[in-house]
Amino acid sequence: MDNAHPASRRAWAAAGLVATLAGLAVGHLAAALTAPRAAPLSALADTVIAVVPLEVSHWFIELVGTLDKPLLIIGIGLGVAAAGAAIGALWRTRPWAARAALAVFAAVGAAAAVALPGLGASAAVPSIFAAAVAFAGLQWWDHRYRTEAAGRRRFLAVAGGVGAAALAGSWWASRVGPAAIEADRDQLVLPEPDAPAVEPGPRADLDAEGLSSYLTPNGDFYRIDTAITVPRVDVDTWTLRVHGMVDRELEFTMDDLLGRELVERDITLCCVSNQVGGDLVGNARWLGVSLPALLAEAGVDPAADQLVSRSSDGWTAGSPTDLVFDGRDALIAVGMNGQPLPVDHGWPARLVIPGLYGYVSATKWLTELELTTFDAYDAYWITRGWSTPRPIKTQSRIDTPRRKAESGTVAVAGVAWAQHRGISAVELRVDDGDWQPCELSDVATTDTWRQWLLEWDASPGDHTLTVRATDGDGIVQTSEVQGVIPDGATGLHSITVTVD
Ligand SMILES: Nc1nc2c(c(=O)[nH]1)N[C@H]1C(S)=C(S)[C@@H](COP(=O)(O)O)O[C@H]1N2
Ligand SMILES: [Mo]
Repeated sequence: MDNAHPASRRAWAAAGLVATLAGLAVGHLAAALTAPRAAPLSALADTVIAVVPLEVSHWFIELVGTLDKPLLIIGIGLGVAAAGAAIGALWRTRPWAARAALAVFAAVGAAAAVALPGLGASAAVPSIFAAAVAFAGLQWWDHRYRTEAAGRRRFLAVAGGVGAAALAGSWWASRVGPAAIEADRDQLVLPEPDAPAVEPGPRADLDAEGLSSYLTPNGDFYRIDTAITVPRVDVDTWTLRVHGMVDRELEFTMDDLLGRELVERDITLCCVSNQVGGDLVGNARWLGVSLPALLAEAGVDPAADQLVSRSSDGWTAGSPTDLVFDGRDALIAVGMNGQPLPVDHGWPARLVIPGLYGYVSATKWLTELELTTFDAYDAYWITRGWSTPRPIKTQSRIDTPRRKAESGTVAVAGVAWAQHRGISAVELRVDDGDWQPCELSDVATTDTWRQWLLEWDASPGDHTLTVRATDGDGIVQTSEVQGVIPDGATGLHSITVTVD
């Protein structure tokens, strides 16, 4: 070693940082070419999501909303970068300790990736590549470039070049990878439904600006799932397996499903973690095959009270078997609003069961249906503190106006939902006034949300608007305030509007 010009701690830390970033980029490329979910940062983030207690993840989501995933990735990225800088600084005085620390990091990343459901031992490769690149970089820096300025510039240029090339390669791979899926999606021609959806009627959409449309366009449909990197399912090799407490195991390909009787149904999906007035709810026209008909072919053991659905990334939901068979339109959906299922919404197939929250029914990237019992198995969110399946709570939301209005006639409008019971009335209260009945839109079934509207004669000043719905059983939405944990929020949506 050249002790005449020892590089400073800062220079070593910078070298560690640069080598680590280059390593992460190469790891990302290796994953992009094989299994995107195995990328070091993605795998670490998936692991964090899987292990943090509900209270912590909930607090975080309350704080940052759907920015949770990007922020988690950025946080883990900063943590790994800081660790890389620390390893660089350590290498200066204790090179073997630094090498050991790098090996530990490689092992943690590799273990996180290998442990992810649906990935095998090869998922370790991206993390090992990442650590190997960081290691090689620091080794090279140590032996040749840590002292003279020109050498440092060369080190930076090479490491930066490797990192940039790897990122560009990842970008290319991510375009080609999902693009291949997009090509499959584009190629899939959805058959016409054998049983088309019943049209809700001429007034499914009331006339008010800012009111959610009866059908939510796919691009606007809320997205909730645990996947940091969305599963990319190859439809040509995809199958749906039915097993567990059945007379005979069955397996279906996409062609099998498309060859069955296809039904089309409008069904509103909502998330148990939707706050009062929140937007984790949407209504779509789903095309799919009947879930009970398909299960019946397997011969379901009457003792199997739970249907566990599993996705390609290992996520599970447990639905009550009796509800699946009670005549409601439970579907294995392959189409959403006239298009093949979008990748974010479960391509190539997902479950939709009217009247249940998404976490106990709406499995995306569906690969397995297992008949079992509630005693025998707890699905993903049940082990993390959410309730076993309970009915969706009656909710109503004011979409418009938002904050301000002009005095005179103002259209106050929104949506209300109580899937599978339906909405029979919606009332609006202005300040401390009486509850006033609202006009309701046309709906075809009890499984969708329903628009409501009231022409309000607004006088200048601040006003509080509050909405409440009555479900199809005649039960008025409760004003009692409850948070989303463990089985869905209650309370009335209320807004303050300034009228000029
Ligand atoms: N594979 C998988 N499916 C899943 C989830 C998930 O995390 N992974 N989340 C569920 C939850 S909590 C909800 S609310 C719905 C949301 O469906 P969407 O993203 O299509 O709106 O998907 C359900 N299906
Ligand atoms: Mo959800």
